[in-house]
Amino acid sequence: MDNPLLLIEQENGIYILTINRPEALNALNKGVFDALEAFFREHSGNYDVKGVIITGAGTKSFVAGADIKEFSALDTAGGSALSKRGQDVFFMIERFHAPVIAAVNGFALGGGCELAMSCHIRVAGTHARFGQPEVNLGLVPGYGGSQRLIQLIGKGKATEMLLTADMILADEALRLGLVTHVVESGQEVAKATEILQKIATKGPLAVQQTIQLINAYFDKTVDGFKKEYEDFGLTIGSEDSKEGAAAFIEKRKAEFKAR
Ligand code: DAK
Repeated sequence: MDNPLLLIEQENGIYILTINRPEALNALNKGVFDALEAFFREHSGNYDVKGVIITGAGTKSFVAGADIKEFSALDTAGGSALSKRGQDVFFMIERFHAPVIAAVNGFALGGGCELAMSCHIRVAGTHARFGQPEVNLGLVPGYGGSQRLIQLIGKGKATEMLLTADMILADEALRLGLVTHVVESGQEVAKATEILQKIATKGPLAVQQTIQLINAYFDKTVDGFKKEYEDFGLTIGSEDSKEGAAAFIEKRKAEFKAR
């Protein structure tokens, strides 16, 4: 069913999800979380989905954080439960079988920066700004920011950003590796689409397993090297890998079937 908080468009298996609360700079309220969860739950493991782009409505903001007006009345137990729920939704994004790209078209603050960091790749417009300003509100990050920011940019700069609440500009985010492309404002979705179209030509099972292997690196309960040789066996035993090799030898484009 259409949800006005999360606009969904699709072309050739590439989905564009637009968080649509421009009057609140696309702050994440419960309705947006519910809609994101519903999308990723419904499409989990569906290989017709070749990739997903998440962006914000308007030109000013990707997502300016969790909705401050919604969480101010929470107590300790309620806050922890909501934080865990938000983390679980962002894990669904991080573990999605197909690539998810954040097209960051403005402010990516607090929960917005955390949402972008749960995506596999980030593309920013020149006017994008990133920050974790929770300490301004007397809070710590609640949706994985204290962990993923360190994973992406290292402990030193992450510590400074988390403790000062300072925003960084797109160019600095590029330099730090928080984003992989900075494009002219308004071109974020186009760049993300170009990247997803390229990945869509690859073996879908290999793409899925590669995402899992990258996640395994950060999962202290998984031996990533062991998982790699197991997944190598899994992919080399697949029909797709036979097709990939045949296409190479026959000098034609591979027709992968996710089998
Ligand atoms: N929540 C609700 N409304 C927001 C918002 C937010 N995060 N950010 C902006 N808005 C609203 C503003 O209230 C304003 O609404 P009206 O007053 O017009 O009704 C409208 O969006 C336009 O914003 P501004 O007038 O402030 O626009 P400016 O261009 O002057 O400033 C700004 C843009 C992005 C610098 C400023 O809006 C700003 O500082 N926004 C707040 C940024 C922020 O601190 N975000 C929250 C980060 S902390 C939790 C789990 C996680 C979290 C919390 C709880 N639990 C599980 C309980 C995470 C928290 C965060 O994300």
